[in-house]
Amino acid sequence: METYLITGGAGFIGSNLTNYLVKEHKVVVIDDLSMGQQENLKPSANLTFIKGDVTDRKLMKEIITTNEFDYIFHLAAIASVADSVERPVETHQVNFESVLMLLELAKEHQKNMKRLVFSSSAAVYGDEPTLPKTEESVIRPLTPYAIDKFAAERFVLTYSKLYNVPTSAVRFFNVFGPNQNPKSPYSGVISILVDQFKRRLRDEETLFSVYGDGKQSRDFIYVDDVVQALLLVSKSMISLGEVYNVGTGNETDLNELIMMISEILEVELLVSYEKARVGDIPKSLADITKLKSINFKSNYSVKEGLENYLKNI
Ligand code: UD2
Repeated sequence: METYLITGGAGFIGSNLTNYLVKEHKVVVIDDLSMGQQENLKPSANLTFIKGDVTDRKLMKEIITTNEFDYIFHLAAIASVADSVERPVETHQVNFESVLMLLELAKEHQKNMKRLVFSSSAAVYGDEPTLPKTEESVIRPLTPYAIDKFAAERFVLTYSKLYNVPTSAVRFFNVFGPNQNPKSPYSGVISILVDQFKRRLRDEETLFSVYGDGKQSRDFIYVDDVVQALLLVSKSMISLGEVYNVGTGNETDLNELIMMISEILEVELLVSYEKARVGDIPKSLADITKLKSINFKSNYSVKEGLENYLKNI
């Protein structure tokens, strides 16, 4: 039995990872429940839940000095680009400062830690149009969110080289699946769509806004595949000090996505085509050669992921 710390463990990706790990391991979750929900976590004797903020130095120090962690997954973030544009100073505290603080604490107090994995984002690539993105592609962060993710990611990987703190990082593409919060207009599009389809199933009135012509495409990856990727990155020896794209290497456009959900649930969704969002990129696609080199194999196409997700809505 190993011991894990998962920051943001009640959030979307964090809760999926936690629910998987608690079956066999001890997991400490810290989450301020700003986006996450405690209901996302399955009750377990192996789980310790701490409601708190990752920028709270006193609390973080207490957690780090009173436990010996084998693995730390830093998934806590204000995962909203729009929010970072509105409140760059506040989001910087969470998306950057907390990471540096955690690295320092790990350096001082977690001498036996096997790995710290940091969650970065495909947002670091910005709008440079060359696709697919490899980890060596041009980096062009365009928002406070993307700048913080990139800077934090570099700090994380550099701690491995400078101070022997074992670290790795991942750049998530468009992750979907259970426990993703659909509440903000900037939530992941699949969570918003599923929410709207659920209303349709209850015969409520809905109108889904497609921003643009619906031909924009993304590399959507099902959260179970992301859990697999996170664990592979944390366990591999060659991933030490390295960053990995986490996607599937396949693209799906928004119109196709709406059709797939419609077919699975056997209900139509009313759609209105609106002006494209400012700053929206037409396409995003990962090259996952590097992730495959540590034995990643996607188990879900977008359709299979959707089917699995929609079974339980
Ligand atoms: C994702 C991330 C964002 C940033 C970016 C970097 C999420 C939620 N967003 O934005 O934080 O990392 O990648 O590349 O993970 N759309 C609609 N109607 C809606 C909602 C969305 O048409 O109600 C469109 C949206 O304009 C976009 C596409 O759907 O063209 C995908 O939107 P998204 O927010 O899920 O993902 P993305 O890649 O724009």
